[in-house]
Amino acid sequence: MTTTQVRAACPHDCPDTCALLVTVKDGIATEVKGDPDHPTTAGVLCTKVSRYVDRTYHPERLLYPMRRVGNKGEGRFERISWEQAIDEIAARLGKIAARDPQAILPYSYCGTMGLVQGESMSLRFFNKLGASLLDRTICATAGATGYRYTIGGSIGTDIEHFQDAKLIIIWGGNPIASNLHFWTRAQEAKRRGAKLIAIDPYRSLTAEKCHQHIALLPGTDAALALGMMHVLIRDGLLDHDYIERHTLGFEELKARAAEWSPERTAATCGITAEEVENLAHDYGQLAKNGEPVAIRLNYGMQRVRGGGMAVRNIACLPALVGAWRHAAGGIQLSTSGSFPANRPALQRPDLLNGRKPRTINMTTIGGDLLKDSSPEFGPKIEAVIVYNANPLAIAPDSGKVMAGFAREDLFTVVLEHFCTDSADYADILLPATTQLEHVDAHLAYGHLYMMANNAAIAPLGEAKPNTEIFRLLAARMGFDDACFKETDDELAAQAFNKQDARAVHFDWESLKRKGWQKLAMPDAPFADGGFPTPSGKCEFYSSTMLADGLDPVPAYIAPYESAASNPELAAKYPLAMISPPARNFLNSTFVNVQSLRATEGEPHLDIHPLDAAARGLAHGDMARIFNDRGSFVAKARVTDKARPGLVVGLSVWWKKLAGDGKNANEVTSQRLTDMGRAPTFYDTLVEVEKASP
Ligand SMILES: Nc1nc2c(c(=O)[nH]1)N[C@H]1C(S)=C(S)[C@@H](COP(=O)(O)OP(=O)(O)OC[C@H]3O[C@@H](n4cnc5c(=O)[nH]c(N)nc54)[C@H](O)[C@@H]3O)O[C@H]1N2
Ligand SMILES: Nc1nc2c(c(=O)[nH]1)N[C@H]1C(S)=C(S)[C@@H](COP(=O)(O)OP(=O)(O)OC[C@H]3O[C@@H](n4cnc5c(=O)[nH]c(N)nc54)[C@H](O)[C@@H]3O)O[C@H]1N2
Ligand code: SF4
Ligand SMILES: [Mo]
Repeated sequence: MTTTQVRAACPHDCPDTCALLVTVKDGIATEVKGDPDHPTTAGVLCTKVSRYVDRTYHPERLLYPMRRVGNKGEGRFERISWEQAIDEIAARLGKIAARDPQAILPYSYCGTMGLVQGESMSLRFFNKLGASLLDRTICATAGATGYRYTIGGSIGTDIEHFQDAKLIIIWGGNPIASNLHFWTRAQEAKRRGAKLIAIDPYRSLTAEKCHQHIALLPGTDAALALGMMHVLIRDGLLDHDYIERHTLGFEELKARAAEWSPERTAATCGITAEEVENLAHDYGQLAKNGEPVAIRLNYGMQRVRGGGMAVRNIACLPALVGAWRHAAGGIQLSTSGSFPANRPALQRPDLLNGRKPRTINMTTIGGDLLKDSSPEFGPKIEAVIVYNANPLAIAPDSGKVMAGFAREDLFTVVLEHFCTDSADYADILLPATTQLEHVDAHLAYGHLYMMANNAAIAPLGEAKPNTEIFRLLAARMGFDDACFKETDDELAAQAFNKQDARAVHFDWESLKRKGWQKLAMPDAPFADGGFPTPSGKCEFYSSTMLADGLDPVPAYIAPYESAASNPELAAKYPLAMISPPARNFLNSTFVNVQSLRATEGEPHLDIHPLDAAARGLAHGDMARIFNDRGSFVAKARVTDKARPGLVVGLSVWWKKLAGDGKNANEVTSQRLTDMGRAPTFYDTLVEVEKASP
């Protein structure tokens, strides 16, 4: 018997990008552990990836290419050969491309975060073809855009310093579920005397364990940040020297903040004026005393109409109090902008050869699949190639997404590990390898290590890496550029730009051996300013925003759907619904792993006792949640974790594994955020009633 240990990286869409050690016995992976030597992983994995072996060898893994034999959505297939599959796809795509390649759409997101198995060979293929471009907005682009206007890029406080902060505000995040290794640092800070404050409409697992929880109304964070600025300025809790040297537009910001008294802020956010005052004082006073104060901002708070502006406002706070002076101060939303990823080398936009295909927003896929050709829209979508994504479960306004994918005249190819809700609609379903079976290079969005993933085992069945599938398609379509012959190792070797000082000495072969390498970055990135904005300063006033048609100064943009902003709609649908991630799933990944689904039980809806009583709902009753867009059923949990007026349905369930074949996205809308063209999953009004048995 031979036993080896292989260095790998977690591929999932999670800020932690853990370093993994895979034990392989006679070619079979037997255990996946966290690397104890990797500073942020520190030997610990979440429950989901601790079960990675179960997921990889799951009895329902897709092992062969298949062709649909049943109706769309039925999920009935027959086995075919790779030859047949590639021939059939190339023939169909070739025919469509001859008319207009823009009628072909790739639909992909972060099923794997790998730079190689994500967008490398796939985009080379679609660029050469001239297919529609996809705007990958489904998660983070509202916040990323608001942050970029203010700070200049996705750069922030290093997770490895948070344990030294004296105050940590966890704002719109639930790290116990979605950023575990950050939570470890926050707990260490707590042991060293730091105060933890959660800002979240819901008493999440994390909010429950913080010293204080501010349960504001969803979509009102921008107002809370303005109220904090008001108090900081009024009470002189500012770092004038830092403001003077490293910020732009303080006078404009001061005038705007003056409009946001604690009382007005409290009324907008559905909290008390004392909560606003105390939050500002905790933050500003500690900073004034020279202590590091940090904000862990997360994506939960940007999934509403004003989500981009909310992130922007909050991103102004550290500069006001000079928190950036400390390595353990400042703010972290994402660290992805610290990595010199070499995407042009991987994706080869030059293969477009001067063509400028139209762009389809992945958030509005439901509506767009139902559109006919028109001068504004361009050609009707005739083919979709889905990989690293599960649009039938995760895209908003799911009724439309389903109707779109059910179109008889749509040709759908899905590359997957499992027969997901989306795979059920495939004309051709192709088996993809998992992280244990392929090579990849990774950046992270919650730490600063370049990561390598070695293949631990041979592909199961006839599964192939995404890259190889697109290589085969390219060859069959006669794309003979040399770049379509590059191996996965050759791709990975181009993942980071060696000329960039941060990735200095990046060498793929040694990264593969070592598993990880930290970027060369200063401990406190903006201690002495140097923001990557047009002015080089933290921009309280942004002329880029003005040019983009936005308010150049921090502002409050109310949700589309709330009692205050849309009383007519609220009369019909009085409850605000949010659907943040469940701890044991990763978006819709892992829902089909029996042990993890058993821990989550079944789809639930958390509802406050007052709201439940008003609807005759008892704990454990089945509830029907509905609005004009659709409805779904979940088991009511009557609990004050949800504030009055709020219901919470932890997500994202596979529809076909929910009792009624539906999930929370039946009721979410395709409306977009103020910036970044992103979804507004948590900007949703609903009504709830007892479900008829
Ligand atoms: N276990 C697990 N981990 C995950 C994921 C998963 O599905 N499961 N998903 C991964 C992905 S893709 C992402 S993007 C991240 C997401 O993780 P986070 O960035 O942490 O964001 P969410 O989980 O969307 O929401 C976090 C918290 O924000 C709260 N929230 C909702 N609306 C508002 C609001 O208007 N204001 C404020 N202040 N808070 C609000 C929710 O109640 C929730 O508790 O997690 C990643 N990690
Ligand atoms: N209601 C509601 N909806 C949401 C959210 C929410 O909080 N509430 N969160 C949103 C967010 S933040 C995000 S990021 C999106 C996530 O949406 P998606 O990116 O679509 O994420 P998943 O649902 O995890 O689906 C990823 C799929 O990729 C597959 N996959 C993984 N690795 C590979 C591979 O190497 N090759 C191939 N071919 N396939 C692979 C997995 O099996 C899985 O089925 O969902 C969004 N939808
Ligand atoms: S999902 Fe996140 S916490 Fe879990 S192993 Fe992967 S990177 Fe680590
Ligand atoms: Mo996400």
